[in-house]
Amino acid sequence: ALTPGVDAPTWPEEFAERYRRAGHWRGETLGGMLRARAAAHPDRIALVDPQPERRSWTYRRLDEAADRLAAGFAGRGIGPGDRVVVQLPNVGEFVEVVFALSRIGALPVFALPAHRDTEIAHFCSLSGAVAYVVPDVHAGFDHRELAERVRRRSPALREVFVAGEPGAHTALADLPRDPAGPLPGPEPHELAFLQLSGGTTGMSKLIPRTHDDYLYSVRGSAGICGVGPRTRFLVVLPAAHNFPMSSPGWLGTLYGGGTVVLCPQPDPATAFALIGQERITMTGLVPPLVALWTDAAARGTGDLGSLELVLVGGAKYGEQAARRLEPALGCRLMQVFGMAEGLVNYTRLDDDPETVVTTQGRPISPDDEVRIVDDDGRDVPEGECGQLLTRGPYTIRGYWRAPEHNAAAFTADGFYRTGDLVRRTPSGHLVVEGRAKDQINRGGEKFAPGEIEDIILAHPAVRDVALVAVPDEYLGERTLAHVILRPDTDPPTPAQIKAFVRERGVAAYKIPDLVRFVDVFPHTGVGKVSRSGLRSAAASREQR
Ligand code: J2J
Repeated sequence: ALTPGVDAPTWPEEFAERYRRAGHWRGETLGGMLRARAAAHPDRIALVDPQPERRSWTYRRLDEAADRLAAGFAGRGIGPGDRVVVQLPNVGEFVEVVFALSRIGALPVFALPAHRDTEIAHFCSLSGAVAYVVPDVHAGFDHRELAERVRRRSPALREVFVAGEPGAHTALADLPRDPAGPLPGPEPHELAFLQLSGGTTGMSKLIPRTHDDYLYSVRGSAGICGVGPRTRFLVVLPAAHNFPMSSPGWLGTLYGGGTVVLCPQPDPATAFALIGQERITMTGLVPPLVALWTDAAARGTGDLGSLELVLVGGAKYGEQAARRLEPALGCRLMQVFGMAEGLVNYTRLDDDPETVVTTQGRPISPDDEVRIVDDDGRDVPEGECGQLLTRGPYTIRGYWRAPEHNAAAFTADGFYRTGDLVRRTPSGHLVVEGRAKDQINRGGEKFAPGEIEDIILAHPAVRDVALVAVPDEYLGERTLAHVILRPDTDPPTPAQIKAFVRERGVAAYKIPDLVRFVDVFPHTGVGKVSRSGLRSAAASREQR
C-alpha cells in the first residue's frame, strides 16, 4: 500500500489549498477526463493507430475499452496503488492500458521501448511493480524474453501482459472483458503514474505525478497550443515520454477533444506519409528529428500542407536551425523547454518571431515560481545566467522513495534544482545556456554518465572510466568514454567495450558512441575527475 507523503513527497497543505483556490487543481482524474469527453462527444475520433492495419477509436470506444481492460486487470488482482511497468511502443494498446490502469487507481511506470534488462529490472525493484506490460516483438527485439528474464530477477512481479502474441505470458486481448461494475477509481490528489527522470546520479529516479497536478499542466498546454476539436496530433516521439504525453501531446489532444494519431517510427518517410493521409495539424519533435525532417522536406518529399504547428524541445534548439523550420516545413514553430519533474515553458502563438527563434519560452502558469541563482544559491542579477530553480502547481516536491537524493535535488523550501543554466529576457522568456548537472542529453534522450561508467568499470581490463558528452552536429551531443586500462591485461578494442555495455542490457542510446583509451584523466584540485576538463578537452579535439 502507498503511504502518502512517504513514498512520494507532496505539496504542503497551504500550497495545495492555494492551487485549488486558484482553479489550477480542479479535482479531475485521467480516467474521469476521458469519461467526460466520451459523454460530450462519443462519436468523435479520439485515436488512430495506422499500422499495420488502420484502427481507430471513437471517444466512446476508447472509454469502453478502458473500462473493460480495467476489469481484466482487476480480475488479475491489480488494485489501487499497485505499480505496473508499461513498456509499449506507439500503439493503441498503450493508450488503452494507461486509461485502464488509471480507472483502477493503479500506477503506470513509464518505461521506453528502448529500455533493456538493466533499466527494467531497476524500475521493477524501485517501484515494487506487480505487473509488466510489453509488446511481443518490437523493432526486431523480443520483449517477451526480456520479460521472462526480468521476472526471474524481480520477486514482486506477478504478471506479464503482452500486446500481441503472448508466448509464455498473458495476452492483453485474453483478459476477461466483463466489466465488474464501476470501480471506485482514484482521488484527484492521488498519484496517477510514475514518470522517468533523466537521472544525474545512478539509475533514473521515478517522478510521482498526481492527477490534479498533471491535468493542470495538460490543460494549460492544450490552451497555449490552441488544441481543439479540429486538432490532429501526430505522436512521433515515444508516447511514454513526458513531452509527447503532455506538451500538449496525446493527453492534451484528448483533453481538447481532438484526434491523436500514433506514428510507429519517427523517420520522415513514415511520418510524412501519415501527415498527408491523416491531415495532421500538430506534432512535437526533438531537434535532431527536425533536422531530418527539414532535409527531407527540402528534397520535396511528402505533403505537409495540413501541418500548422510543430513543437520543438527536449534539447537546445539552435537559433540558426530554428530560423529554418517555418520556411522548410511550411508551418509555425513553438519552442518548448520542459521536464518530466514539472515546469514546462512555451513560446506563445502571439510571440514575435524573434522571440520564438531565440528563446525557449516562458512558464505555463502564473504560479510557476522561477529563481535563477548562482552556485551559492543567491539570485543572480536580472538577465544574467544562473541555475534554474522552480516550484509550482505541477512541479513535484520530491522523487519517489528517494529521501537522500531529494535532500540534494530540492531546496529546503521545496524548489526543484533543475540543473539547467538559463537566463531570463525582459519579457520573462527563458533562454537555456547550458547545464550544471552531470547528465548526458543525446538528442533529447537523457541519462546519468555514472550509469554506464559503472557497467564499463565491471570490464576486467578496465581500471577507470569517465563518460562525457562531446558536441555533435546532428545529435547535439554524443558520448565519449575515456577508458584507463589495467596494465598486464589483454587490451580490448573500442568495439569490444561497446559490445560489453550492450550485452549488459541497456538502451541503445546509452552505449558510448566513441571509446578512447587514455593514460590519465584531467584532475581537479581535490583529485576528483574533472568532467568539465574532460569535456572541453574532448570538445577542442573534436573541433580539430
Ligand atoms: C534545452 N534543454 C531542454 C529545451 C528540455 C516538454 C519538452 C521537453 C521535455 C523534456 C518535457 C529543452 N532546450 N527546449 O518533459 O514536457 C532539457 C533540460 C531539462 C531536461 C528535461 C516536456 N527541453 N531540455 O525534455 O524530463 O535539461 O523532459 O531539464 O526528458 O531536458 O528532460 P525530460
